[in-house]
Amino acid sequence: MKDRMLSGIKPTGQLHLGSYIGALRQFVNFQDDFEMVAFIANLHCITVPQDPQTLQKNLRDCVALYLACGLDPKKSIIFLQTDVKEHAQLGYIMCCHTYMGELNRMTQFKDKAAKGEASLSGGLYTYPCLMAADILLYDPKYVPVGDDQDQHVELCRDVAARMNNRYGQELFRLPEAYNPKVGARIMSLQDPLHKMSKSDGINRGCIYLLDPLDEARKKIMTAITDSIGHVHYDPENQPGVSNLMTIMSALSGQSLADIEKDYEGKGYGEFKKGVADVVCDQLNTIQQAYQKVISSDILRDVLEDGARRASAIAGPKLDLVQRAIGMEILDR
Ligand code: ATP
Ligand code: LTN
Repeated sequence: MKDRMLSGIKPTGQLHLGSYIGALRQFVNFQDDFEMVAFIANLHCITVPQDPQTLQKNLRDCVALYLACGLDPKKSIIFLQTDVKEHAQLGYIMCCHTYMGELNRMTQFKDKAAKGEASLSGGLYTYPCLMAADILLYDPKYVPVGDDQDQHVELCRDVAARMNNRYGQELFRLPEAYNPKVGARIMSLQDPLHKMSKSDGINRGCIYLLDPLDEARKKIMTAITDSIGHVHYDPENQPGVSNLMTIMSALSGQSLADIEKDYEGKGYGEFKKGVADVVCDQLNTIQQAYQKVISSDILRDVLEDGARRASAIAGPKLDLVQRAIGMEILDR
């Protein structure tokens, strides 16, 4: 039997090159060797305020992009988190087994709090508990994510081990984060010391999968580099150039050393043009597939079938956990 992998994306905006390289592309690559469970984390989306119409569009686009990027609903289980109610219920149980001290240490929350954002929700604070539930309901071996999520997967392991120990049985398999070898953290094109993010505010730093190609090209051609003038992989001293090299390598399969060789003695203009060609090629393929998916009628079938298959796994797991805790009184 195949081992299982599980991951989710929370489309609080449009998917971008970072989420593609760090996560989505891995889901696609692994769906032959693993049983891939890929969901759309719509409960996680509402940890920050959302405009209902925009959220609905982002969710629809996210499912369509899963398919456009090559996730195959016959191989992978694709569903919307709220269609499988066990997520929210186990999420609450996980909250009750997580210490506030642990949540206080989560850098994602700490960073947001440190920025002085005025109205952070309780949902944002307890988000890692829900994420732990998302994972543990399915006993995956690996969780393919960008490296910003590693700390959340670590917490998930800690709480799972604690519960296994407290209730004296192996309720949960302990999962491992799986980062891509190249591209576990794609950086902003305008601020290469920070990750490319839909929530970073600098639009030009982030390439969205549905960006018009000329816009994507412009973003790459105006990406921040340095005055060294040498295409060389050195994230510390040449973060901008190294980031562009990472993007190129991740998408083309070319090694960093080969890219250095190809552009030896050439200027950044030519290098950026090469990167833009690779990126636009990839975006073009994805966007053509996206148009086909969005104009077809398959999203409903995919999501209904995915939710049915996911529930068949999540239901018995929640039942096992509630029984172990002593929360259920009737036999089923
Ligand atoms: P954002 O910061 O853009 O809001 P996020 O990480 O909070 O993104 P998602 O869109 O759910 O939220 O991210 C989906 C997946 O993509 C996660 O596994 C995340 O680690 C990965 N990911 C997001 N941004 C990057 C990036 N810049 N480089 C590599 N992986 C990334
Ligand atoms: N926290 C993740 C999204 C996410 C997830 C998950 C990823 C929610 N639940 C379970 C892997 C496994 C994020 O912000 N990108």
